[in-house]
Order: sequence, then structure tokens, then C-alpha cells
Amino acid sequence: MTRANMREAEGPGPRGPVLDRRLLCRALAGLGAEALPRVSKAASREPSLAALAAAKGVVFGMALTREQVQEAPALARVALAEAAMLVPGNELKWGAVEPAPGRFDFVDADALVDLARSHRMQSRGHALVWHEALPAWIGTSPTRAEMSGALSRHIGALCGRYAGRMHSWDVVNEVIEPSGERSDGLRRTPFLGALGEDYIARAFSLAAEADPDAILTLNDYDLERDTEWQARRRAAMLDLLNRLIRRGVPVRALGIQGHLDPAKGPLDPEIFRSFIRAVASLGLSVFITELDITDRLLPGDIAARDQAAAETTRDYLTAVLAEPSVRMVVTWGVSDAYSWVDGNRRTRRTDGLASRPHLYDGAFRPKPLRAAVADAFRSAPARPIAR
Ligand code: 9MR
Repeated sequence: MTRANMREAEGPGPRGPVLDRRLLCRALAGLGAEALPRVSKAASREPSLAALAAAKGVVFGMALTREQVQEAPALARVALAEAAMLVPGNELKWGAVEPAPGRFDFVDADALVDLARSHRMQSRGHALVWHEALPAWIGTSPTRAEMSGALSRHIGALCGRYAGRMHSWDVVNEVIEPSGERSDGLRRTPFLGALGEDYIARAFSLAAEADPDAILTLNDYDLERDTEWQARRRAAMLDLLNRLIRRGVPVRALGIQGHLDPAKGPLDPEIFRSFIRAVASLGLSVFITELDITDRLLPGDIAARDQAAAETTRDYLTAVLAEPSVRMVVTWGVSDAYSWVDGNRRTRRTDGLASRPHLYDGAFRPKPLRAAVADAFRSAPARPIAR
């Protein structure tokens, strides 16, 4: 989290949805769903991103954390005004939610799911099985029996608790890593080590059993660019999806994270769209699950940087939204006041300037990036209404 960004002095940005200031004061009382601003999307001077997306059959959501909501009610206010879905950014990760074997702590996740529900918004779960953010008790090389038991208990508890309340779940996250010796391009993780590739099918079956209504999603990154590396990642992903579908595994959507980083290579819309079509031909929906932009190679000047980030994002969304299988767009954060990008040495800028990855600036004002997302929704073709 970058408190420095919050202090950043900036000129006024373009106008975004305007909300009742009284509600912000109530929000300062804390996170309790009743204390937070009850925001009327209809009261805004311009349509929310949720409304623009919904008009085209797309669900628009934002990820946020309980800590952010508590520290910055203005951030919650933006998310409640703009989005139709909230995604707990960290609260449902294994290490956060099951700190000791079989001991679950749902307090923070519940707060965000309740917040969404009390504003008639959807929630989505992130992420049941991921090699990061694991609790230490899992260890680096659990036995087959240990991992099998842990997986059933964990997925059963999370999907069971929120059954009927999650639009979708990221069941397995970041499974592809084709740099190793494995010809299938699967990432070596404690799950793969203990259970082999079958852990993926097991995770989806356990999730489907506990929550038959959630759209079960395989989620990954670096699937869009026209580079040899990302082409390998796309091929490994398509192979895996084919194997899963052939076996009748209940995977229903591919989540493409969408952490845009122009430094990673060019984007050829046709190559990316043909990958999305190949995924759709397996009967899957496609979700953009973690949209933001790493601006490490963009100019330092704020106006020029924001413009370049907006253009990159508009081009990206225009390409993906042209595909009717793309039914959801979620941003991985709300405001530049809080971002993972500056916390990671591979993504932060080298000139010491704070990154500007989000739709709203550090003072919670809309940026050109917000306008670019709105434009992309406005010009997207309509698709049948998604749930
Ligand atoms: O934004 C998240 C950051 O706050 C956490 O410290 C980190 C580790 O749990 O995860 C970040 O979110 C990641 C997401 O869960 C999966 N895709 C990549 C995201 C950015 O690193």
C-alpha cells in the first residue's frame, strides 16, 4: 500500500459519478455494512461503469480489501458507486482464511461479502488454490494424504460457507509456468508435487460439490501478448483446458488477469482474440479478472503517463470486448493510493515515482483510465445478459 500516493498533489481529474457527501461521513464509522455509504447509482451525474458494462451484457467489478475500506472510506464510496461486483482482494486467500489446519477465520471476507450484498452487488471468490499466500502449516512438500485432506477441507469450507452468494470462484490460480522441464507447462507447486495434475480436477470437483451455482474459473496471467513466451503460455493453457473439458471437469470460465504491462511486448489484437475464441469454443466464458496497468515504462510526466495508460487499456478492452464470450471485467484495485505494483520490485518504477495503475488517483478522483474503460464499454457490442 502506498500512502505516499495519497498525499500526491494533483490537478482535478475528469468528473466521475458524484455521490452524497453525508454518506462518506457515515462511512468513517467503520466497515460495518450498515455504516458504509449506501450509494445510489442513479444519483450519479454520469452512468457508472457497472451500468455501461451491463448495457452490453458484461459484469463490471472491483477488487478491494477490508483494510482499504477501513482506512479510506472514499475508496469504498468509489467502488460502491462504480461496480456491480466486489472481490475481496486478499481475505479469501488460504493463509488469511485458514491460519491453522481446520481453523477458519471468515471475519474479513464476510465483511466484504456482506458489504456487497447490502448494496445489492455480487461477490466473487479469489482464490481457492494458489501457490502464493499459503499458510506456513501447509509446508513445502506435504504428503499425498495430507494435501488431499487439506484440499477437501479448505474448498468444502469456503465454497460451502458462501454457497449461493458467489457469482464465481477462482478455483485454481496461476497454474501455467512453462519454464521448467515439464512438457505440459504446469507450474511446480506443493499441490502438483503431492497430487500430480489431478489436483486441478479435484479442486474443481470439490468446489462444484459445495457450490453448484458458482461459475468455476481457472485464472492466470500473461496470456495476451504477441511474444514467444506468452504464446507458450497460451498453448499450455489451451492444452490444459482441453484435457479438463475432455475429462468432464466442471471448469466453466477462464480468468485472464489483465495486469497490463506494455514492457512485456506488443499486443496483436487478432492473436489475442483468436486465443479467446479457442477458449470459447470449449464452451467456456472468459473473464478479465484483475485489470490494472504497470506503468514502469511509461513517461514520468503524469498527464502523458495517464494518457498512455488510458490508450493501452482502451485498446486492450476494445479487443477483448469484441469477443462475445467475455462476460466480466474486474479491476484489481480502485485507487492509486493502494496498489501491489509499487510493492513489487519487478513492477515498480525505477525513477522513484509512484505508479498509477488504477482508474482513480491517490485522492480518489477519476483519471483518464476511467474514461477509457467507459469508452470501451460504450463502444462494445452487446451480448446476451450475463448473470
Ligand atoms: O494485490 C495483492 C497483494 O495485496 C498481495 O500482497 C499479493 C499476495 O497475496 O497478491 C496480490 O494480488 C495478486 C492476486 O492475488 C493474484 N494475481 C496477481 C495479483 C498481484 O500480485
